[in-house]
Amino acid sequence: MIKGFLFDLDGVIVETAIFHYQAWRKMANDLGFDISEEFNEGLKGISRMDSLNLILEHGNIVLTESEKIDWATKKNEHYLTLVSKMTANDILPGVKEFFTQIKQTDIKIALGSVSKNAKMILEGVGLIIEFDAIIDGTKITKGKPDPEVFLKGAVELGLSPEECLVFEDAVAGVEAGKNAGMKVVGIGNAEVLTKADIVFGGFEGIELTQLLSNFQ
Ligand code: B16
Ligand code: MG
Repeated sequence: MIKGFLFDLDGVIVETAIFHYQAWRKMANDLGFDISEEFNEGLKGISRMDSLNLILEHGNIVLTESEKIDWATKKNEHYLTLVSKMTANDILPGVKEFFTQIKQTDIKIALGSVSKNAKMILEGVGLIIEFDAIIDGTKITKGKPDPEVFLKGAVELGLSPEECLVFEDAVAGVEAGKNAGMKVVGIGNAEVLTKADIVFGGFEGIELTQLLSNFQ
């Protein structure tokens, strides 16, 4: 029986991928190359330093570890100026209504994001009070598809993996949920999120009781 929901942040609750893209693209341009939106798709759910390494590899750029930290810091400062403008209007459609449905049940809610900026973003859009537990990039050592972020979420909720349902928009995130031994709801395109147990285009219209009937 499902007793807890574990939500990814970027692409599930709010759409920050565009801001990550803008900030990474500026960095790539400063280094003399470009990255496409399609390339950015592959960075969803991937940690900051892993993303940086993939981008540098793509641009055939070799940097020292300290140079990498400098560029990642610069990118994050730019990203923060972009996300600091986010408000409740940036919560993705249907999310608030879905949370209202959850609050009428005993289901607990945790965040499972690899972002080190997750708390600040949740505070900015006014959703932080909804969460019983928050696992973010400051609490984990391994990014998705490693299951660490979701396993820690289950522990903080006092639940077993079989009692948790993960909501994810990224291929790496769906894999992380499956690697944790959990059921996964994909948010996005079913042709992309092939490993998810069920996929919805978004939260609009998701009826909680009906959703849960798939996992009994
Ligand atoms: P930060 P999620 C992930 O968040 C993003 O999808 C990914 O693109 C980003 O690189 C990562 O967070 C790290 O973010 O630089 O803010 O620590 O999808 O796991 O909520
Ligand atoms: Mg995501």
